[in-house]
Amino acid sequence: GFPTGWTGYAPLSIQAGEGMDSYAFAFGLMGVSIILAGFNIIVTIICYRAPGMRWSRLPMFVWSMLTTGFLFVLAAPVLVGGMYMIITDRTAQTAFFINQLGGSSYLYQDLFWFFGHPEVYILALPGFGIVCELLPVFTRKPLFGYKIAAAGMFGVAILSFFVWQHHLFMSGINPDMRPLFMLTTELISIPTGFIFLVALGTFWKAKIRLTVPMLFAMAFFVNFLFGGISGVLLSDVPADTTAHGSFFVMAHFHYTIMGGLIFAFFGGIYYWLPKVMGITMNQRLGKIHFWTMFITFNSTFMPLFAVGMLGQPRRVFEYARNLETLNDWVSISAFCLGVSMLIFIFNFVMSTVVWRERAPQNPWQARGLEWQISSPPPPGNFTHIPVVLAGPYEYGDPNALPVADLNPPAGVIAGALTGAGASTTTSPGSEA
Ligand SMILES: [Cu+2]
Repeated sequence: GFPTGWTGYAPLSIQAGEGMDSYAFAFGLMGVSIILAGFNIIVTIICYRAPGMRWSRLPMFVWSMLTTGFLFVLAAPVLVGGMYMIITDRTAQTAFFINQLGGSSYLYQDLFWFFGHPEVYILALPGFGIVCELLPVFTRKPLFGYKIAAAGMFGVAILSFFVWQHHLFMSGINPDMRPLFMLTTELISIPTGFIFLVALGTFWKAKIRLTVPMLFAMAFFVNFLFGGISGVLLSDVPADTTAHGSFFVMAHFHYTIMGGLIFAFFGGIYYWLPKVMGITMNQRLGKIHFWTMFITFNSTFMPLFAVGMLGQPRRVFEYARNLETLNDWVSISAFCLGVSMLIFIFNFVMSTVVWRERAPQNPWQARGLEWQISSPPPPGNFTHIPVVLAGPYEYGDPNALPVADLNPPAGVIAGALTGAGASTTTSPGSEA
């Protein structure tokens, strides 16, 4: 094993046993795969869009993956470099992170968090994309502020490279650096706020369909708001000096990553699984899963804000006497949260293996390109390369064009995807 915790800080990482080599090699290799995935995503989106898929018609989830792709290729090389330096410090007598030999253990923290903070947004941006994708479908309205949402994602991505030292406020860095990183961290709430603005505008006067995916998308905004606001508080140096290393930070992080993104990802699973597998998950069980997860999540992590403010530090196995009741409450809630996951697994297994209720082509009446073909999609997704005619969010407009021509006349596009032999055609989704 490795004795450093997940961050692998020097000098412990240099002094550790052989397990550390595994850590550095495997983590570095993962960095390489992240870089390659990033190039793949960026090149695919820029070069392989279907005819008519203009930038102004790109689905928000694709925008989110494009910005995430840039984070992949710009942040992960620094991680790979840091891991490479650990390996050479341990094997080739270099001294990048060894203070006594002229290196600096702070250098590692800088490299790690230069990757580590954008990494948080590598998780966050696809979640933003998923909820932006779900809102228009279940409000039956165009996405409010399409450009604002895309700009917000780019703003988050760019700013995420200028905040990393907020992880080092209390580590003894030069105090003159702290106001700058406090400011950049607080600034990131502005492009994040764009996403909330887009959501509020889309919800405004909408007839909301409370389907399982939509419930998860709405919970994302509730939970992520708590995570985001506590993050603004933590980015403030005086406040961070108090709350650093406490359960308050734990509560903040779990509200963003779990309360925000895991909820968004579950929304995405319930939304896209009928397309991916051609099978509908049981909606009643889905709603039970949602409500148990939403209630027990909040009952697990909300008290941790209080526990942290009352002084409980992270990474201890013993709690102060006066905090025992709260900690017991949190533990019981956490087990119930685990049970809510069992409900999901039960639903997933029963729906896909036992009940196998066939999903229609377009169960949500969505305009996304993927919903215009059968569930699950045929090999190659489209028999012919479709020609995109309109944007994906033009709901409520009786004059809106169908989203794509799935069987364009020969000559409109250069070639068919599955070759000349393909004779079966998919009929265009008849969109009411
Ligand atoms: Cu950070």
